Amino acid sequence: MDYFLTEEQQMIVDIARQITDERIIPIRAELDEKHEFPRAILNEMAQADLFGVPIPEEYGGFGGGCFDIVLILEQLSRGCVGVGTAFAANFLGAYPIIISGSEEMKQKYLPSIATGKKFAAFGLTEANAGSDASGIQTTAVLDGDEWVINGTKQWITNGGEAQVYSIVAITDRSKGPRGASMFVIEEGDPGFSCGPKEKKMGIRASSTTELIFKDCRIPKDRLIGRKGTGFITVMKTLDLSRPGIAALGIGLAQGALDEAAPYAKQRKQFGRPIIGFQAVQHLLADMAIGIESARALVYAAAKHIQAHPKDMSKASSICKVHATDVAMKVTTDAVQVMGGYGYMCEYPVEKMMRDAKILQIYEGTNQIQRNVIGQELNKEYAK
Ligand code: COS
Repeated sequence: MDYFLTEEQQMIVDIARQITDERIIPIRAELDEKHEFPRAILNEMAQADLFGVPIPEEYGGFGGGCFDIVLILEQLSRGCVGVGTAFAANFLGAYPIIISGSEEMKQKYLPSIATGKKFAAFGLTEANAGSDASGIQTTAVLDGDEWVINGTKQWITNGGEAQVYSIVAITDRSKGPRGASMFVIEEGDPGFSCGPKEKKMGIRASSTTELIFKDCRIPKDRLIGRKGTGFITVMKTLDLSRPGIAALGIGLAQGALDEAAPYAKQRKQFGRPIIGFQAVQHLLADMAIGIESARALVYAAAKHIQAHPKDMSKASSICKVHATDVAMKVTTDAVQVMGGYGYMCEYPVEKMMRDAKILQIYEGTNQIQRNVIGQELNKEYAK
């Protein structure tokens, strides 16, 4: 369907599409097999100015919004969700600074993220704090002019590859979610290290590590925003980033349909192409229905979020749940259409099915998204 993109939006799509077709798709199987971080592809994306899209103009970016980043991520994940995740995590790391950072902090960090000179990451999750985001144990204690940070973050995308990390730590445990604060950690800060790369079911091109803080000392001015506002910044960051995960879902699902439909046209059984059988046609039709409805929803949600930054949560969670559930179903059905061939590593759909699973888990499980939607409904109908 035609979504009547502006000339600028179409240009962004074309650049991302070209990089996906020419640079990502030819090597995605190799990146997956070797668990290899796609540094060369990301550098190329930086040269094509894609890193600057969501960064405000005054800090070296293009001042694009949620919809623009959705368009890029949709294209990238048509090729590889691992590469899309490695790219998207930069903005998860940058958003806390954009949302709550001081002017000096924005000047210091955003221009190098906008040009892709520095990669960014976001550190919230811990061994005992996943869905329960306010249950984190990492602490930050002020000692003179420095914060001293202790604790371990788990499953952090771009861990070991990023130079700038926006992380959450408890500054006053007695205050619950109001006792959390966010900080910028730089690669090389004393007492900060990253664990080894985790081995994962999918999105293997992205790097996932622990962030380890052992009496890590950072200057006082690395506090993002005011002390005690960390949880709110985290929630606003996730509201802004979740449509990006939804976009990874629609791109991935489109990529799977693009494999399954041509296969069904050339694969012959009982003397004719299997696309002629209604059972297969219905599988493909359901894929197309899921993808197009998810795309329309994600685009609408992203535009809503861009226009109403104070009213993001419900739209963000609704599109994240729907598009990522569609991605899981479509990739599973793509394997089904391709049968035994689909199950073999030689064909890309088995990787797509493995990649889809994380979309229902990270940046808030789809169960947590339903909690958020339910809470928002509760507020709406109390009026
Ligand atoms: N925007 C701004 N503020 C928000 C907010 C949002 N979207 N959501 C919550 N808040 C505020 C609340 O208003 C509340 O503020 P007050 O203390 O002033 O009342 C505070 O934050 C705490 O909110 P709440 O009580 O709802 O927090 P909970 O601990 O119940 O947690 C959920 C809420 C479950 C929604 C949250 O923990 C969550 O999103 N978990 C998933 C985390 C996640 O996505 N993890 C994946 C890893 S990150 S890649």
